[in-house]
Amino acid sequence: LKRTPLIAGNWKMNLDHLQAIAFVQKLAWSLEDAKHSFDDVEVAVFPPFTDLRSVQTLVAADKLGLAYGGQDISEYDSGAYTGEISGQFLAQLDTKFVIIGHSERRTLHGETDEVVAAKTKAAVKHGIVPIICVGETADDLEKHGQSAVPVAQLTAAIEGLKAGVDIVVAYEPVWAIGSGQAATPEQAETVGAALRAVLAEKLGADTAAATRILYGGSVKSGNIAGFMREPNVDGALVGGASLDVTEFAAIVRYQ
Ligand code: G2H
Repeated sequence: LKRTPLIAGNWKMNLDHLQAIAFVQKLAWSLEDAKHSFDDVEVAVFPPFTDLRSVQTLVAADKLGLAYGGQDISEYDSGAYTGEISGQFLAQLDTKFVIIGHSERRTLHGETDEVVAAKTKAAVKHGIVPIICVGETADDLEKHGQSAVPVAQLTAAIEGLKAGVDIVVAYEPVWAIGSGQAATPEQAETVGAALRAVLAEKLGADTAAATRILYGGSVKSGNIAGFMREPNVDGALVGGASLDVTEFAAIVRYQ
């Protein structure tokens, strides 16, 4: 079964809506010049919520093959939840993906495994593909080894999902995020294989085989190819290096 690689650019709290328009235009030109085929490698950007409408308009007007997503989603559909964004609103903007449980949300905003599971269900309910982020801290690594925490986080996040569900998993070791110190391709493969085993156990072999597992944490054009050679790494969730069009386009063209 062929899994289309996915290169996802998580902008975090960077690029306002005018910068987003300029970025998406430049990225489209640069990939067009390089004759990038979106059938071979899917590309998605994750702008701040306030940019999504502009990105939607541009992608629709120019019929760009680019996908986009939100950086978070509310577990609720509507109501008195100040500051939250509903999956319904994201779906209305043709948002294909949503990042869930990024380590910055888990650490800075206290998101628990239960919240991550609820948000995952909300995304699936609204037809948005969740990118479920898991990863161990340096402390976890020392105490429990590499795979234990990511495996436990994924197990909790997919609780109650059914076989055939369309999800993406992102393995992002917390010690590698924004640190410049990426995991090795072998480390990413070891955890990727452990995560696929969880998917197989909980959702069945077919769903496990169809699900993309990304690596994230200090990915750049200089190290992407090594990760992509691993059988259980199907793409990357890129932070800092996704903010520079030339660098991000080079990551997309890793082959
Ligand atoms: C991890 C990653 C993107 P960076 O947070 O999700 O960021 O590539 O800057 O380490």
